[in-house]
Amino acid sequence: MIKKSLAFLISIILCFSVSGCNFASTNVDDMLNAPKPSGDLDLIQISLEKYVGESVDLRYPRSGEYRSAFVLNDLDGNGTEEAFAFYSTKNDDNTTLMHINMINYIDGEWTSSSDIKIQASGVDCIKFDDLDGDGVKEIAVGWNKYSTLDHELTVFSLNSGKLIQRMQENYSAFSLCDINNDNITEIITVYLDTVEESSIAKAFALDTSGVENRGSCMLDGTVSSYNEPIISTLSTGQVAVYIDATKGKAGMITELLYWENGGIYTPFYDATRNENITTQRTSTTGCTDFNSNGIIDIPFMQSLPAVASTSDSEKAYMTYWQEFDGNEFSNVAVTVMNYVDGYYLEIPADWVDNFTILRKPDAKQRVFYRWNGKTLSTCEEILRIQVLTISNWESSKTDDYFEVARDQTYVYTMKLGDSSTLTLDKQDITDGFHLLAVSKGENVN
Ligand SMILES: [Ca+2]
Ligand SMILES: [Ca+2]
Ligand SMILES: [Ca+2]
Repeated sequence: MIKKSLAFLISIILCFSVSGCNFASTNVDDMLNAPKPSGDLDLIQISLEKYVGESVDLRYPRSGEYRSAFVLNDLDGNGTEEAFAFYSTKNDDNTTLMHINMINYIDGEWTSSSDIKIQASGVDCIKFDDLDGDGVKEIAVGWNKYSTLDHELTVFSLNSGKLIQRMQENYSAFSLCDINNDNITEIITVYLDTVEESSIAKAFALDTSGVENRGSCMLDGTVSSYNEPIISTLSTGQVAVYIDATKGKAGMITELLYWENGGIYTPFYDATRNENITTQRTSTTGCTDFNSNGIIDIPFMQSLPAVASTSDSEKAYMTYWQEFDGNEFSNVAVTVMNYVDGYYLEIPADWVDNFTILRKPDAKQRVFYRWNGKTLSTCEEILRIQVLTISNWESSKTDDYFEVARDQTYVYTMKLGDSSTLTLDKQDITDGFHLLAVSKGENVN
């Protein structure tokens, strides 16, 4: 059995909408009170307020890796961290004007050394990387503009100890990665205009003289928001950025960006429809490295066969997890996901196209039958998965069912059927059963 990654399951549940580097919703107070590297934060704030000449209204990034009011990073690589503060003063209109301030630790003292005003109402996220190849990191700041959905990216470099602005670009999601494999990190932005129903991805490269636009491509313009971009590779090993986007009521697509013919490229955009139909699914399951081989896998849904009388709400689905090599997809796993009861099952190869499921959600039960594709009918029962409370299980155990997993509340049990045509190996089926890391999620299947 392939070792499974459960990370994606968290992302399924936490895949709330975009911003450049959103991820989990984190308790703000926890973040602000999180352990700090030193007792210097008071001193940093004193230094900042001394520079500003009055008290400041500090803001902290709402998403991404850095979430505290003072972001510490050794930008110039001299072995000492600099502090970055984002704030407005009481004289500023704090819905439109903010500052970024850099506070350096010099000769045993924190001293504010640089301050830049920005038209913004908040901070979305912060990333650090050397973007022009001079060995000194840049700071990329995603700002909230008029609302938390409008973002602007600004990139700052250090120049003689001062911050200078290098570029500015609207975005709905952004990522920093070396997409063309030239050992210099590019800036990838995606900007969705929901009014115009257009979305465009752009790549930028900084060099010592300025900003170079490294091409653009259109993406599905009918989505409503993006998740945090994931930097990974195609199955060929080529660097690629995967971005899940919410589409419609309960649907999702995965946008894919990589380098081709000297520019940024997406393989799935259908210009005649302004859509990415290829990866569209009726589920909010996000892409993830399902088989833990370092390559992101995209989920595809396929409805299981059903007798004609089956209603839409009773239909069940299989999920194919597929990696992409730039030309075609290949399967890495086939699963049945149950987000309501919080588990998934890997489907043995010979079951594919030869089984179906009867969903009994109220009873927390799924019944698997062999499917006869010629007669379009269900045949013998091959597996039953029953979830029940621990106390119910303890009081009603039977020899038919065996336990495959339990959590604090529920016991997950199975009953194997009997089939002369499909393999029903107890060990294999048990090994293919996994609890979702976070249950009570999105759609059902
Ligand atoms: Ca640099
Ligand atoms: Ca590059
Ligand atoms: Ca993978």
